[in-house]
Amino acid sequence: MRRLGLTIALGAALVGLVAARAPRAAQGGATVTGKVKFTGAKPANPRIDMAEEPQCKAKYTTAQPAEEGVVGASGALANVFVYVKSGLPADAPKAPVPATAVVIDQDGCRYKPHVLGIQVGQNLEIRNSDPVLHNIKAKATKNRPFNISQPTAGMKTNRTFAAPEVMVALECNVHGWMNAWLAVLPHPFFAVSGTDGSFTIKGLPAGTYTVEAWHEKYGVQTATVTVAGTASKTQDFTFAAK
Ligand SMILES: [Cu+2]
Repeated sequence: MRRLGLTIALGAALVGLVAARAPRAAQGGATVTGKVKFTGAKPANPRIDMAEEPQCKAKYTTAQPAEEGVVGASGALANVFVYVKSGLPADAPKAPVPATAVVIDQDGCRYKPHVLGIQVGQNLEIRNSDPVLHNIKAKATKNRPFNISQPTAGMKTNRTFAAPEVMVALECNVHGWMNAWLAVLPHPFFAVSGTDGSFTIKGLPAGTYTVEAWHEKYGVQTATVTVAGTASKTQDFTFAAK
């Protein structure tokens, strides 16, 4: 009997150990969604003079505004990078790196998109859709900076990033008005607010997270968000004019 008791106790201990060591999922089923709003005087966003590049200028019917503060209807703030800054367990398995590339296009002497995120190790495909010379420069500090010249339309160049970095400033050495922002993260839990201000981060494992909303002109806001199971949690952010 004593032996049986010991076996049961050992068995229970083993079950406990296995449970404690049960592999965590890289992804879960929870969602964080919300809207980013802007209050105060709308930014002026001066019009860009593309006279020096007629082939870019010809792609538009009117002069394009700068994108430092894109405010839409009802004060919706676009181009806000929203991401899980902390809270993922250190022992969480690494999320797989997507096989598909993130694309940044130089089109009409603008970067499309203006704000984007990528995972560590994922391919960034840099395209030139203009029949003019662009030279994209990545002003990285935690990753290797680069400078890539693409003199003709249709060129594609791939780059990857080895370390998380929020943000890497991208700019064109040929056109002073061209700039974009790239965030490099070790996980897929990020989104960029659209022209309606909305964002959605899907696939979060249960947990409590620090979620940061970053804007190039208006700074950062943070929120603590707890999610479980397949719940969807709403977390809005509001940025004020500067
Ligand atoms: Cu350029």
